[in-house]
Amino acid sequence: MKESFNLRNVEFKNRILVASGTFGYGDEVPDLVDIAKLGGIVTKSLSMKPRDGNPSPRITETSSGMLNSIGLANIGVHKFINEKLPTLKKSNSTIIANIAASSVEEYCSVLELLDGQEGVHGFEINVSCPNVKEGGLSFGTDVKLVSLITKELRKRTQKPLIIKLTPNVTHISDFARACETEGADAVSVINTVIGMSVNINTRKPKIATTTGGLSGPAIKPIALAKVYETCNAIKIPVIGIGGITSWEDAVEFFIVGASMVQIGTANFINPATGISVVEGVKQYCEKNGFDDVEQIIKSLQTDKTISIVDSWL
Ligand code: RRO
Repeated sequence: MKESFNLRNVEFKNRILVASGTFGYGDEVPDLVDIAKLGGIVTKSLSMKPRDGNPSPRITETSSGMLNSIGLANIGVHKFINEKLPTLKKSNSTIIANIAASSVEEYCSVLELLDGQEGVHGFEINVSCPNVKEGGLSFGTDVKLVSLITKELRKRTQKPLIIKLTPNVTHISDFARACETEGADAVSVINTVIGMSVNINTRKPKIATTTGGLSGPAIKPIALAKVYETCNAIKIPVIGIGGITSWEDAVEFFIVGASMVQIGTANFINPATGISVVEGVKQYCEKNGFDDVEQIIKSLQTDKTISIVDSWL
């Protein structure tokens, strides 16, 4: 059975990746998790300079989910190249560097530094962090800025360029179209959903920045709807993310149209979730007589004439 997937000039072993911010820099997972079995690893977002992130508390559990306001804490691109990449290169994994920035210039400079590194196979551009005042959502909710960032980065790399979109907009398909027009190879859908949680005894928000990004099973139906909308608006591949904890969840994303998926919050419970999803998807395909995952992608049985989302497209 064919499990691999090609994006531009890179062959991924399979279609299951681990999501940015949920797997560190790929070097902290226990030895029992064989990361080479995954389709790839997306790094924590990297900025030019190291960042401490937001004040604590910055994580809280919610019903079927998790609220975070990490605020882009990261070691900075130079330390990543010098201290993390050498180990990652030896891991036989496909590495996608996630980049975040507070200006178009910073995105370009970080990408240029990483583009020269042979251990970096592609880029995921974060224009959707809900937890920073500069950059983040102020970029990701402005179609013109998303277009500009994609256009400038496309000029600077021949490696796969993936733009990670926010669900915190009315029509995510408008943003996906802009990315496609400016030469992105794929879009990742979705980053976290803005959320809030309150301690009723202190009457204070449970996280210091008041609002944060909601992830985990609570957002899976939102993610599926956004992935479905996006897949019907563009021809480039869509990478589905949002609340996947099992192979059955991944198959749902493939059926609505995702070409690849990312496992995020589930990694905090079990960092080997991605590996069991790889196995489960393979068995599902074999049992049902599919010899390539491609055969289930966009196979949703729907009546487009009465579908609300299809009327937006
Ligand atoms: O670091 C964060 O607070 C963060 C980021 Br960069 C992101 O893209 N999404 C999120 O939920 N948190």
